[in-house]
Amino acid sequence: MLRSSRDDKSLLANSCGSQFLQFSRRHRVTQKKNTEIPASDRLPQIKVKALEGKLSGAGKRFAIVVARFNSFITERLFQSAFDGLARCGTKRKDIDLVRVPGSFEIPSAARALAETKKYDAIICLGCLLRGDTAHYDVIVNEVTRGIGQSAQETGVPHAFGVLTCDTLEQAIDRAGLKMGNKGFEAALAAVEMANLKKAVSRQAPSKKTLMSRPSGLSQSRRRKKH
Ligand code: DLZ
Repeated sequence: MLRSSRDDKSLLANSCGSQFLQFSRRHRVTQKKNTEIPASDRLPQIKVKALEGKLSGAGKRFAIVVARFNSFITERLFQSAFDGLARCGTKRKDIDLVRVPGSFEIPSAARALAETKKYDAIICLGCLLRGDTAHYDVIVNEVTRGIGQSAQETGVPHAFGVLTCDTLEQAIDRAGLKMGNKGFEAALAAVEMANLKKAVSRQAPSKKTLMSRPSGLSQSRRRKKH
């Protein structure tokens, strides 16, 4: 299993807030010593309760769809995605790996998996490299649209870990070198969105509740009226 210090930084950045990390490096400050932050760089303190998904993958089920095309890259994306899920607490038995020939096949496989309703999120991994023909552009659009459509129509979060690069070097940089590992990022996005979906559905009144309270009156008050 591939592990890199960049992966660690990426996890940390996602859980602590990457903006603060970048900022603290620039100004050599810790969160407590914010008196050292120049006034011009200070953000206004807006106290708004945000609904966010936690980075906890314990008890959650994920499917990882991996394209075999450009496997030199996609295997690295997969290793890092798996690592990301494990670090979030997801058990090995709760992760299903599904392989497809190329990125073009990712959306249909992802959709079939999402429709089973067995998974809290689907992680889509592929690597599209620009060639001399228009093939790349056609596939990029189709894959992006297909994954988005599957997520919206099934209601199951899908993480987009499909690299779209001009060169192999760019892809290598995003599969564990200079630019981190997009597989790891996709795994964390999947965990966060799975938790966010739960948090949102806990907040929203169910259809049943809405239907049982017409015009805002409770059942007992309605009974008294008639
Ligand atoms: C055919 C093809 C080409 C030229 N390039 C890529 C690529 O860069 N990345 C990728 O994931 N897949 C590629 N494929 C394969 C297609 O995605 C698809 O698997 C085939 O066209 C078969 O449907």
